[in-house]
Amino acid sequence: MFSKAIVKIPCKNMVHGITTANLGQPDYDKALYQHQNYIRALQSCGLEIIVLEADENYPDSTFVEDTALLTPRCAVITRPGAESRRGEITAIQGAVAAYYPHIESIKAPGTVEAGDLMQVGSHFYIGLSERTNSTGAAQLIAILQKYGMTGSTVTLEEVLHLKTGVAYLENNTLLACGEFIGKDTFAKFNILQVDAEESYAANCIWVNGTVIVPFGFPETKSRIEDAGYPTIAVDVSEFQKLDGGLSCLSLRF
Ligand code: CIR
Repeated sequence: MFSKAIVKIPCKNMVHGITTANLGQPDYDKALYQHQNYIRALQSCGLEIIVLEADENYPDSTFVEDTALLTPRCAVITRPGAESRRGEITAIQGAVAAYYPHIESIKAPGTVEAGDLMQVGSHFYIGLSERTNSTGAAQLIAILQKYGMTGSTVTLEEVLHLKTGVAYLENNTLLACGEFIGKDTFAKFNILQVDAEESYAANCIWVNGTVIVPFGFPETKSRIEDAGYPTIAVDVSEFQKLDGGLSCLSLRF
């Protein structure tokens, strides 16, 4: 169960954030409104929200998830693979220090973005991607082991981050699309399949029993509900334009 989440208000410069989406520039006012609704959805799942102010120096800084891994035993400040995002960690480190006595960090030449990290109990799957390299993964596995946890790597072929294509919904249940369906690594899970036309909806978040899903993907929403989860749909279209999704917008702990 989670009790808190850290979020960061999108900055005006978000319109210049990194993207491969080809969906046009985000509408800033709409993004702010959607971000407020996202916060409300987390609050309705019982979370206290820690809101960090916008930082115009970092267009992608609203995607706080990538900058830290918050486990029950320690926090790990990452070293983003995207150079333009490296400086985001300073603000996150300051915010996390108020809650974590044990803070570790990924060091050069290692890179990790926590969108590539998926927690299943005390095990962490680490996506090897354009943003997370094997040096960073090895450092992270050593840190996890120091605190009695484990990690293993999964090589990505198509998506930006591991959690772009897969989401753990607890209860041994995995929401998966594309390259992750039928992957041996995930064979032990009960897989809820996301169709290719709804691939963006593979990035959902389980929050204290409820699954927050992106608005506009009815088939995936029904499959999650049929599996027994209540859902809340939140429109994050302006963040989708920057390759970002629901998980990227908060650090839940
Ligand atoms: C980026 O490319 O870094 C941002 N525009 C999107 C980051 C999305 N984060 C995530 O999937 N965890």
